Amino acid sequence: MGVYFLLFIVGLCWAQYNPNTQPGRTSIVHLFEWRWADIALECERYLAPHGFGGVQISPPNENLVIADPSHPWWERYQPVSYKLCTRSGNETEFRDMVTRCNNVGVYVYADAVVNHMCGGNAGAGNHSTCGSYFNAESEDFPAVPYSAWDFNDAKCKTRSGDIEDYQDAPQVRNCRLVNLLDLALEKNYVRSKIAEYMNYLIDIGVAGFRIDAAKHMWPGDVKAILDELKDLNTTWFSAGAKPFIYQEVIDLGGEPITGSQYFGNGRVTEFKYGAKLGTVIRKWNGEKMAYLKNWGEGWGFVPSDRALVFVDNHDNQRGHGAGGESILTFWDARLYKMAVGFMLAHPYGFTRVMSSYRWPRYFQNGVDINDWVGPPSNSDGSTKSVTINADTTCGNDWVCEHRWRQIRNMVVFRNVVDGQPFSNWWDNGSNQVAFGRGNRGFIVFNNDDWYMNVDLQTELPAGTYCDVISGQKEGSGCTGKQVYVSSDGKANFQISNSDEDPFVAIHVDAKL
Ligand code: QV4
Ligand code: CA
Repeated sequence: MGVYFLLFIVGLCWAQYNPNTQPGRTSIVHLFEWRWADIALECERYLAPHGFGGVQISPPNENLVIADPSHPWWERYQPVSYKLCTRSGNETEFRDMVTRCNNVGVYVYADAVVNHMCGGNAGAGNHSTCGSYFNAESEDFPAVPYSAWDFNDAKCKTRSGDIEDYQDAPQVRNCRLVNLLDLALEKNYVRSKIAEYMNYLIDIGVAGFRIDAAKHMWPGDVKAILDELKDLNTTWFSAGAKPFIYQEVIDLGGEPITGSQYFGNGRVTEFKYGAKLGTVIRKWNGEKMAYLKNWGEGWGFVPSDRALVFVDNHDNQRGHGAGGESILTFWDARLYKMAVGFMLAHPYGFTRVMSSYRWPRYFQNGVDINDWVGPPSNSDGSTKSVTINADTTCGNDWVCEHRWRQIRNMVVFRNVVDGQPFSNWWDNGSNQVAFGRGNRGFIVFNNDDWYMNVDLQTELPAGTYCDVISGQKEGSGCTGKQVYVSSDGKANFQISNSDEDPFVAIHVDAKL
């Protein structure tokens, strides 16, 4: 009895770090700015069949509508209330999406914007996605309701009321992030309103939350809110299951606020991951892939079971937030696929794949002045639906990185090797590297400027494998390269540095 009780307790306290994905589903995809109706379809027609564990959605609560610039994507990070109507859809569409995705085992993770309401200069009126009246000047949000008492103004000690110095932890929490009205999260009333909103989503069937701007909330205040959350809806989740929590804490080092201060609440976003991986794959600052041998905690990242990792996110793919120039995005497709492939093959962290929309970048003095442009939209401002082309790519300027063969197949690779150790590391001292995942998968990269032809030791069973990067296994054949593994586990890998994708990945479910 004792052992089972102990396991039960361990299971419980592990809870909020556990993504709650179905067994063998090890990644989530951020369908940034997608409409609820399109997400429901994508869960059924694509994400479930290809083993995606879940989807991160854009903030589902009512937000400020900004006319100038016209409907910037970031208007959704300026809440007006916790009503479920946005450009992605209304509450009915939201409920339908969660039910349909849950029914096919693809769970929903909501972006919770609970550190603040809209910008202090947003004026008054009902230019909001549900038409709720508000007055930012007087901090009056009757649709919640919040009044001036529920904001931090008195607590903030800076002259402007905004965060002015990230070296001063109290002001980072108590002052306004770019003038966004900062909620007084130490108040039980405010905590209860936020918990009420999150519990409403949990009752609908949501499996967890991205906590937006967690760095700007005291860890204890976040904990107090999370302690008020219900267990997940037992229609889809086992009794006692807790919402998965991953907190957006940008910590590249050098500031008093660190990711580890938030471990008590759940996982944290590890922004060092994408910044460093981009530098290595771009071969900047003398970085080389051979240095990835101790990737993960060895590079100063948070512990693997506290990390939510990604190559890029909706902020830093357009110069917002953190990570800078080194961040790889879909605009750098060839290198991006290598970075995402490496991330999905390596055991470190819980992985999130970005799925973006194309926008008309326009650089002036090295800065994209169109970084604000919102999702593909119709003349009436509504978001365009996601059309699917005959070749399974997306139309209407939706990039759908998650549908790119190389990325989709690596999401499957991660599922196939789940639980297998990092093994058989090899490198040429430069940018040709390889590693295995126990006896179920193996990946090889050639990021040098010359041909690669090596015999490597794997732990794979003998046989002929389809490379899932240049193609995949279809029926009894391979549509791309083949790799033969001999009975001693050795295999020859040849990769030209001018290949469309200079990396090869094989696993036991792609074996002839
Ligand atoms: C501007 C000035 C202010 C001025 C204000 C009023 O910058 O100094 O006081 O006008 O005149 C938008 C505008 C921004 C504007 C602000 C308030 O871009 O110029 O301030 O609105 O009107 C997104 C965007 C922001 C956007 C915000 C709200 O990135 O540009 O601000 O939404 O619309 C830090 C945080 C981290 C954060 C990151 C971006 O530690 O938590 O910055 N990342 C998350 C989200 C991000 C979102 C927010 C937080 C805010 O991922 O998408 O910011 O919810 O690193
Ligand atoms: Ca705050």
